[in-house]
Amino acid sequence: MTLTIQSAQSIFSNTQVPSLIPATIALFDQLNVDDQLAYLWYAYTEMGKTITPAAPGAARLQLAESLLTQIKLMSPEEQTKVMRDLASRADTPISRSYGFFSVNTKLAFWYELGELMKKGLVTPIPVGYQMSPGVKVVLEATQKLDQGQQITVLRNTVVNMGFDTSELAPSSYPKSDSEPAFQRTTPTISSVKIEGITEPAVLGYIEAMNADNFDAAIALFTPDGALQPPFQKPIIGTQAIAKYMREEAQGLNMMPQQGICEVRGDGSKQLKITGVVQTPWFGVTVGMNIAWRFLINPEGKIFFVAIDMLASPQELLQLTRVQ
Ligand code: EQ3
Repeated sequence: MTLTIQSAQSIFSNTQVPSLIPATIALFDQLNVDDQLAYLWYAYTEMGKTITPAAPGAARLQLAESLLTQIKLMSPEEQTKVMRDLASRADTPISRSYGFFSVNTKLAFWYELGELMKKGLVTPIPVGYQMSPGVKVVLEATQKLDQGQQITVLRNTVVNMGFDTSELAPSSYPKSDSEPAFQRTTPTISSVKIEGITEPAVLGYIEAMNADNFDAAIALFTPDGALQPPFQKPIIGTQAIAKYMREEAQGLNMMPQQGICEVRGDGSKQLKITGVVQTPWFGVTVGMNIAWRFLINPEGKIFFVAIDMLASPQELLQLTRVQ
């Protein structure tokens, strides 16, 4: 039996439940641009009381420095216009530059703007802004999420801002190859133990990822293998996966807890593992409940891995078998 990405995507699909994250983002998308910016400010400063991101290192801020300097020198009205352009993904020079930033540089850019807003050097909300009832609805929806889900909503809104540069020729902005490393806050977890799992490719994957050793992680995949991040399409091929990992998987602490493994008729195996992942942005203070769904080929290589955000902590223990 030939393994296909499409059939791999449906492994353990009966254990997936709808997540509140896309629903909250859909509510956010319906807000007008000023309401979106105001929502983010209230959500961030409100949630900031319990979850505050770590300051990005100087190297990462350097990548966003030229835009930040331009914005600092602007009038409040001009600053508001830049933020409206970013939120509406307008085609302007600043919005294009932002569109070329990596995910972590986008987050660092907004982190710094937020700091400048707190100091009164950048205007947080347009002059004369009146909040619409829709903002309250999205804030209430956000409050129902756990912290891991809240930071996922924040991250996705930031990532989706700026002009869509995916169809444009690559710019001179540094991306994955020069992505600054995150300082690991906790000691590297070297010996991985997952209740119910002994599959070497899976244990090796977690070990390599926890050491930011992406070459070792990639070596465990088949050349046509795929990785499907939460709420995204699969990234196919080892080159594309390596680029993605260097940009987005630096400094993550992966703490898988338990799993199940099923051998299929052709000798391939499907595994579902649940556990907690910490991002270097929030360190040990925020844990995200997630599941990994692996399809391992008969030769022991990873053909597919999907990463799903779990809807609730109870799901960590829901490892129901497929019929
Ligand atoms: C200034 C302010 C507040 C107001 C203004 O109006 C608008 C904005 C945008 C503002 C600023 C907002 C800011 C500063 C937001 C910052 C948000 C941050 C730092 C969010 C970070 C979130 C990180 C997350 C959710 C990371 C999740 C990572 C996961 C689940 C990783 C999973 C993976 C695993 C487990 C693998 O095995 C493979 C790789 C992969 C990465 C998929």
